[in-house]
Amino acid sequence: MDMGALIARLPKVELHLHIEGTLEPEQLFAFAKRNGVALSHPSVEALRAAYDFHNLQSFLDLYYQGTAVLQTELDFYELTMAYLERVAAQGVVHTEIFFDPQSHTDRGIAFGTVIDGITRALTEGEQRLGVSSKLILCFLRHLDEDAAFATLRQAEPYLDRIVAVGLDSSEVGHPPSKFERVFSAAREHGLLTVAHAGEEGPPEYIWEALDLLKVSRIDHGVRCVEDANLVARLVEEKMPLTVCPLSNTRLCVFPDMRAHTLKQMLDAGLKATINSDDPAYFGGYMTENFTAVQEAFDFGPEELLALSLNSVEASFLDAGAKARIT
Ligand code: ES4
Ligand code: ZN
Repeated sequence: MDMGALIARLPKVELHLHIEGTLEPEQLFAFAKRNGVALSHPSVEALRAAYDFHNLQSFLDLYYQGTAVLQTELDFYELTMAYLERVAAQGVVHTEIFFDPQSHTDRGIAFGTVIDGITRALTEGEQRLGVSSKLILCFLRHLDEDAAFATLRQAEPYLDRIVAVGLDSSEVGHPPSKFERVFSAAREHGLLTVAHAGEEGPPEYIWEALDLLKVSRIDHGVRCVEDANLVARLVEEKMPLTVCPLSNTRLCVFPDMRAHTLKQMLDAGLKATINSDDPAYFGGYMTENFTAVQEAFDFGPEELLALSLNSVEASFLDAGAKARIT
């Protein structure tokens, strides 16, 4: 059987996608021109050539630099619409999207400008492209608790558009415990919780995300395999892990795809899912991520369908919507 054809036909659900990480260099230059923003790279080619990362921080430095071109409601709308069009063509039927409001509000962009542009595209994407979606507000963990609380307050008028809060940015040195109280406040608002944990950080951060932040999913979580008790807990709770294969190799979490722990995780009974993280920076969207792991591990239809099903089950869709996908 042709695995490429199967991957193309597979109904895909994306659960770990930073909308700011879908900003392709061409669009970045177009927004910079429209908004009169000066860039530190002379051309699209020079910028793309700089996407040669050695760890998470080396990526984040460029990622936050890129956000400077996003200024108007139209920018956020076009950014989101372009992502939805790309993934609709890849067979994505549902996507749960992170956004980083602090990376914009800290530059003087209003919270409402950001969320209005994103959600206008999400509504249109569902109607015109048939891609359903949910939105997850991420707190930047390198900033302090007060800043996260201020962001949660800014989100209050828009809570009907947000399904969950998440935690992203520089992991090491910023454990989940730093955000226990703001996550508790978010849960009191009726929001679900997720958190990046065990990408570069130790297994202890995954324990904290479970015990202190009461997460419904662990984002990345690939370092869980270093702790057998943690793996047992994650299996027991059927806790989804949103794995991002191309992200992990591009950020040197693993030296190459064959060294990735995905296969080990699936063999252990973990609910791993495949996701693209920051596709404009890491060399591919959902199809490219599925293709990379299929080739590295010689996955057949059984593994590919199991991965796809894990994502449907791990999504925040209701039971009826999940049943319609499978
Ligand atoms: C991120 Cl790959 C990754 N890890 C942590 N925070 C992030 N924000 C955007 N991409
Ligand atoms: Zn991420």
